[in-house]
Amino acid sequence: MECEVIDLPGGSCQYWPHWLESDEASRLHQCLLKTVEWQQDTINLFGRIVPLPRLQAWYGDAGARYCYSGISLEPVHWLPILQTVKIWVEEATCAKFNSVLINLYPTGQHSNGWHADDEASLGSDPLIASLSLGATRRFQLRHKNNKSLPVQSLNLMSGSLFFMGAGIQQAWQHQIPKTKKKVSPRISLTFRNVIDLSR
Ligand SMILES: O=C(O)CCC(=O)C(=O)O
Repeated sequence: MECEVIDLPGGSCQYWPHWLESDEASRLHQCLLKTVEWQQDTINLFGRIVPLPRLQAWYGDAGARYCYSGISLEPVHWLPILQTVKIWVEEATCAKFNSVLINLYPTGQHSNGWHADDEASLGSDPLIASLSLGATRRFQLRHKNNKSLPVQSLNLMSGSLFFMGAGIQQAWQHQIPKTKKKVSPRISLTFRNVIDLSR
């Protein structure tokens, strides 16, 4: 299967633009829109409680608690379809995952600001694989320290798989910016591995 390797200072990413066939991606998108337990989480931004600009859900193995930006997420037990996709993603990336943060961007005004998935609960060098379903959205990477390096931009299409390999979370931040274009909902399944599952 076609795979693009994106070598960056500090690490590399892999991108499979047609990882799922478009029919399969569209069926999975429809199924998850209906069955996932979507939550509107809030964060504390300089003393103000604000909603995240997207909906999300956290599924995973028992004890795979995920904490970031003051949010603590207890995992919902895997839906069978999520477990199946997890196994396919593990085979493609040769990485192991025990949880998935699922994002829903209902419109172009929903987004995910600059950040790295470098929380201590993901270990010292997290590997993240992201499956996109629905609208194509722009994904960007910028170096944390070296501002002379260009921002990397990629359009993540429905059915594509994007893998951020070793070193990326330490050196780079990523985002899904807002777009003024009229776009349909997009879901991303971002597979992660929480270390030290709490029991
Ligand atoms: O939606 C995406 O592709 C990116 C999601 C993301 O950055 C995250 O969940 O940390």
